[in-house]
Amino acid sequence: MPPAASSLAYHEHRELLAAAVDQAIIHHPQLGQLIGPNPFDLIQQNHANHAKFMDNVFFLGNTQLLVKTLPWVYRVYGARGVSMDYFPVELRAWRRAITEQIPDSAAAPLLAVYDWMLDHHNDIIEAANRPEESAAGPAQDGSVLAAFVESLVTGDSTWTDAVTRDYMAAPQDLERFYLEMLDPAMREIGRLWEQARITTAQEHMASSLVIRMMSKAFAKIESPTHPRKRCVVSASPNEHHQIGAWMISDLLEVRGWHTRFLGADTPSEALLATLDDFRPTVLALSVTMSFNLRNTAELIARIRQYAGAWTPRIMVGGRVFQDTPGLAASIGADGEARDAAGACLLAESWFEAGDELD
Ligand code: B12
Repeated sequence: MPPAASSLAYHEHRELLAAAVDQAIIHHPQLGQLIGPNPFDLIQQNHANHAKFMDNVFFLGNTQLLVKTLPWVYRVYGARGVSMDYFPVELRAWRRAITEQIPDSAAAPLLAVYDWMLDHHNDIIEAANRPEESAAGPAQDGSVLAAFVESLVTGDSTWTDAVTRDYMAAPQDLERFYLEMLDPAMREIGRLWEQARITTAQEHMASSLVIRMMSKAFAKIESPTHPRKRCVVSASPNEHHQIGAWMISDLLEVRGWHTRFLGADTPSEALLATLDDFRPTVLALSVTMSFNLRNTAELIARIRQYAGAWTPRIMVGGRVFQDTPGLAASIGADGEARDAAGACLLAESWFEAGDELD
């Protein structure tokens, strides 16, 4: 992976590089064949995301993130009619932009990574075409899941309200409802979106329905809170995925934690002010998108610097950490857990170990 000077040069030039790649692609003589039926906006968005993503890969020096994400990129754009030939054309445009904009000594290690991607183009296509597993886990009946997912994508709130009623016989059902029903259903929604079998509007609608189900399920529960078990739960800055964090907040409350749930895309300043005011024992930060890792690392560093002696124990989790060991520690977190139940156990263990701060 490139040294710090190269990574910094990429970070500083990332928007200009993306603009140069936009220009190269929009003026390409075979533009129509390369991008298929899509508006150029979609491709421009890919260049912006690519710049943010590579910035994070270089910042963290994490090749695993790159290897894991490239087949997904090919799959998503391929499903939308983008030609596989677009990718080498695009990667060569990044190469050219780097050569033109970044001094040679800093550019060379970056170019080596782009050459690696170009050399592995066929392997990435092969990985992208490998069949994926369905989201139904061992605890989940595939046909029930499929029917539930269908109700989410068609916006059938009568069905989703009935599912909530059936599942939620008692407060202790909440964890099972969240982790065995809603979580796999949302993963399946993601798979359908990835394959362009549902629209972005349907993905939004499914999210809204799930949030409505969670609110209905949680409304039935009253749990006394322990005054010193305090946790702030939030998605990190720029992170729009908030359902996982929301589940953690609810499940901690069921266990007697006093939580402040800040939702999606919380600005760093607002989060710091909340920590200052609420003085939690634990901060749980949720990150889904790999392009949000760098700002999460910077946020954690700021919290440690700003909060000083009363810094909460910081746990991170979310999709991006799954299957990438060591990532949580590399952004400065004290711990991580794979799911919301694990997050609760970790918070409890920190509390019981006497890590509470007041
Ligand atoms: C719903 C959804 C959205 C909604 C979010 C709505 C909302 N209010 O939250 C919207 C439409 C906004 C959205 C936007 C985007 N999304 Co989206 N989205 C999803 C989807 C379908 C479900 C996410 C979800 O809620 N899952 C259910 C929750 C419960 O799971 P979870 O977040 O992983 O949380 C669990 C654990 O990870 C853990 N956990 C979570 N947080 C924490 C924190 C701590 C401290 C701990 C310990 C544990 C922990 O516990 C949770 C419960 O067990 C996923 C598919 C998927 N596989 O996840 C795609 C997905 C994440 N999205 C994706 C993409 C690409 C995007 C967009 C770029 C484009 C788009 N689809 O519109 C934008 C990016 C926005 C941004 N800047 O952040 C991709 C990401 C792929 C990748 N390689 O990174 C996915 C995987 C879809 C796919 N299969 O391609 N998305």
